[in-house]
Parts: sequence; structure tokens; C-alpha cells
Amino acid sequence: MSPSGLRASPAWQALARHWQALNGTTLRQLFDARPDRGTRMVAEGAGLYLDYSKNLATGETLRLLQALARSRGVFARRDAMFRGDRINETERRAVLHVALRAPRNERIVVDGKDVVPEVHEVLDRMAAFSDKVRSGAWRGHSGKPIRNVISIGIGGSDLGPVMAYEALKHYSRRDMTFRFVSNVDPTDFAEATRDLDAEETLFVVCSKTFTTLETLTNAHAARDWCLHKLGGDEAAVAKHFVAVSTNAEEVGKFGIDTANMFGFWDWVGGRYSMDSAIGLSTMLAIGPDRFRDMLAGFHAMDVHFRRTPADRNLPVLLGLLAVWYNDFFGAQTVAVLPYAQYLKRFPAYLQQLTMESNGKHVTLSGGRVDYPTGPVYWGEPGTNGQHSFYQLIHQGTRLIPCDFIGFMRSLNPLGDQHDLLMANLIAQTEALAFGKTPAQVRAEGTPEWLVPHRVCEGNRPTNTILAENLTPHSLGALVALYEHSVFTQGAIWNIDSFDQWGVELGKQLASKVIPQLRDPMDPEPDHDSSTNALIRRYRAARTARSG
Ligand code: G6Q
Repeated sequence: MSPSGLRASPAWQALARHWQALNGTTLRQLFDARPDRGTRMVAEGAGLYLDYSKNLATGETLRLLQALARSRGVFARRDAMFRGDRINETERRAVLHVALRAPRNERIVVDGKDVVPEVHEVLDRMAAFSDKVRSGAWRGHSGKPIRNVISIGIGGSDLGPVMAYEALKHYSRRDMTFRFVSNVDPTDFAEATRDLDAEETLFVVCSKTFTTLETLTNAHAARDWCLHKLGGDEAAVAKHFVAVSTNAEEVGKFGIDTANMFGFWDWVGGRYSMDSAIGLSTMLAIGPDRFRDMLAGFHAMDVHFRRTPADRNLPVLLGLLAVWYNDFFGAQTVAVLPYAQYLKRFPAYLQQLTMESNGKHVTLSGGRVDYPTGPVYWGEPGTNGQHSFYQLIHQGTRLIPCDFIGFMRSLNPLGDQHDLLMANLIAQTEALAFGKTPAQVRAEGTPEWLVPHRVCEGNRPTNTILAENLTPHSLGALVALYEHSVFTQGAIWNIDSFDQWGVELGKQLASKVIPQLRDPMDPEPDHDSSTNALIRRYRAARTARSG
């Protein structure tokens, strides 16, 4: 029996039997049996439309998956999250990103304290600051208005802001430059600053802990760059640096006035923080009103997740189908394919959200799981991907469930190009589901020897997610959809979707190697032979360079 009893549970066993019975049934057969699938297996919420009919699943599959969710306490756990319970058990923290988008009149109590007023106090301070910068009232050290914003952060303190800036560029101040520095590779900082005037540049240093090596290193580089360009007067720091953090003490030590600090709380996980003050660069780009529209989109999906019955609940359906493929079909990955160029960083953002959350091998009680947990998420915008990796999805040997994301309207209408974009999205989901039979290939006059090569089996499952338009609101709803889908999956697997001990390990590892690389007199390093040889090789090159 598995540590959590998941495999042995009646709900899981019923699904296993159902999978046996269904295995081999094609999507063609499923659509023939129920021709109305395309209008029946759909759900709507928070402005998003989900068509899940092209999945290797029947109404019975969905009923059994919902029964599994109930038996695993998914809905009780969801309610516990919204209530502010400490459901991040290994860090003993509440998980309250939903409070970041709660309306002013809502009450969410953590340790006897309603956190919603604090959330709005920070939002109001962010808005006042953004207005000052955007209007030109906030001046740099030499009196010039700010025209460039560089957000420095990494992981959860970077991927959300980058994705949101790219996604909402259409709504952003085009006369301002927004850049993001994350990598400790000095190239990232050098390229971000090379053509900018320090007098017009504001750095937003984003770090929940304010101790992260990459971010602190880049923030020091930015400080040096700024002071060097502005004549060395330390007073410049107050005009060109603001911080977003939970750690006021470290912010103060760095030299940023804590009056220029925007806080958040330990109940906001890094990868769930783009709608906290970590989104300050987003607000500077699109303005406070649109930022609030984005929060409203998040909140609309929160309400939908909380209140809608499971059979019409978008994140629940998406999460359950992900479990279905991951655990019963053995699918190892999920492709996310936005047909929107503005969403080009969305798959990278989702990779962190999904894989850092559900890449876990022990249950909440510490036993090793005996079922697969979080799949690998990846993707690229369509139609570009169609000309490369889609080949493997259509005709390879692996099952890769795909999420297609599209919009009814273009933000940049140009002739009939948007029709072409959406025609491709729709045609791909059709081709993946139904393929091309030998008879169809032969009917095209294909010579017999070529027929097997041109046959597409179909049966490749897809979800289609549509929204009217890419707006701050729809982006918020889309991100919250995936946040809650991740939650649903993690609750079924009984894992802690909100810790990240593997990432923490990464934060510690380099600290031992750093001095060993730098000190040529250091005795033989004490690692394995491969690591020792790599250190010696780099050290020799470094010594040769400096000598
Ligand atoms: C997010 C992760 C991780 C984190 C970064 C940055 O959930 O824990 O990606 O966001 O390591 O951490 P700081 O914000 O503390 O610098």
C-alpha cells in the first residue's frame, strides 16, 4: 500500500479499472458515440471558456475523477487555504496568494489578524508611487524624470514580472523602458544597462528574503553602476532604488531607505507573488488601474474555484485531467501552447509555478510516493511551434497532452492575420484528436510505400482555453486558473505544493565552491573527482588570466 493509500483507495482503483476499459478507445469513437461532446464537455468561468471534449475521457471518467478529488479532501483543503490555515506544512505557513487580490471588504484572518487591510495599504502605496514615477513627479538624483525601470530579482521574484510585462506590453507606457535582470551572469546586467542613462533609471530590487545571491549581487552591481555614473553621491540611492521584500532589516543594510520599500508577507510564496508588490514593475508599466483589473481577474477565478461545482469548475477539471494523464496514461509532460505572441513567456512562468510546486517525491507525512507527481510543463507560442516540435506530438511515440490558449480578438489587428492564427489553433486540435487515416492519405494519391509515413494516428488529447481578449483581467484569470489547477493536483497527490527544498539546496550549494574557485592557494578541493577537476580547471584559467 502506498504511504498515503492513494493507489489502494477505492476511488483510485475505480479509475484504474475504468482506464483499462477505456484504453484503446479512440477520440473518433468517443465523438461518434456522443456527437455533442464539443458542446457538452465545456465550462466557463471568470471570462475563460474551456473546451475539454478532445480528451481521452468520458463523462464517467470525469465523475470518477471528481470522486477521487472528494475522497482526497481537495475541496476541504481548498477551503482551508482560503481560510488562512497553515497548509504549507513543511514551512508551517499559510498559503494566501488569494488574499493579494481580495476586495477591500473581505476578511481573511491569519493568527487572529485580518490581512486584507495590509494588502490594500501596500497596493495604495504602490499606486501612489507608480503615479509619481509615471507622471514625472518622482525625479532622479540630478532632477530628471524616470524613463527606465529595471527590475532585479530571480525565480519567483522575476518570472512573474517578466511574463506580465510581456503579456501586457500593449497596455504599457511605450515611452518608458522596462528591463529585467535575473541571472548572476554579468552579461544580464551589462546588456540591460548598456544603453541607459543612469540619471533616468530606477531599480526595483525584488527579493522576498533579500539574501538571494544572484539578486544581491546584481543589486550591488546596480548600485555601483549608478553611483559611478552619478558622481558617487550616496544620496542618489534613495532616488534610484526601491525594494520589494519581506525583510526590512536586510533592505536597510543594503542602503535602501525602508520608506522606499514595499512589503509582502511570508504567506505569499515566491512563485505565487506576481500580484503582490513583486508586481511593482507591472504596475509601473500598465498603471495602477490596470493592475487592479488584473487583480480582479485573479479574484474572479478565485471565486469561481471556490464556489463552482466540480463538474463545471475550470481549475478542478484542468487539474483532474492532468492527474488522469500523468498517473494513468503515464504521460510525462504537458505542453502549453498560447496562440498569442504576447504570451511568449507564459510557458516559462508556468514551468516554475507547476514544477516547483508539484515536483515532490514525498507526501505531507514524509512517506515516499509510489505514483508519479508533477509532470514537466513546457511550450512555445503557436504558430511557431507548429514548424518544429509539433511533429513529435503528432507522430511521435509519446503521449503529450496539450493546452491550447487563444483569444477572439487581436490587440494588433492586421488584415485577416488573426483569423489565420486562430484557424491554426483550431485545426491543430482537430488534427491531434482525429489525425489522418490511411484511407484519407491514399485518397490524396499517396504511393503505398509512403502511406504509413503520412498517417497521423490522432488520439492526442488537448484542452482549448479561449478568452475574448488579452487584457489585464483575462491574464489574471488565466494565471489563477493554473494556480488552482496546480493546487488540485497537489492535493490529490497529498504533497506540499508550497515548499521548495530542492531550490533551497541550490541556494546553499555554490557558497562552498565560490571561495575554492577564487583561492589558488586553497588545498585540493574535497569533492568527488569530477567536481575537483572542474574546480581546478576553472581555477587554472582564472589564475592564468589574472597572472
Ligand atoms: C519561488 C522560489 C524561488 C524564489 C527565488 C527568489 O517560489 O522559492 O524561485 O522566488 O529563489 O527568492 P527571493 O525572492 O527570496 O530572492
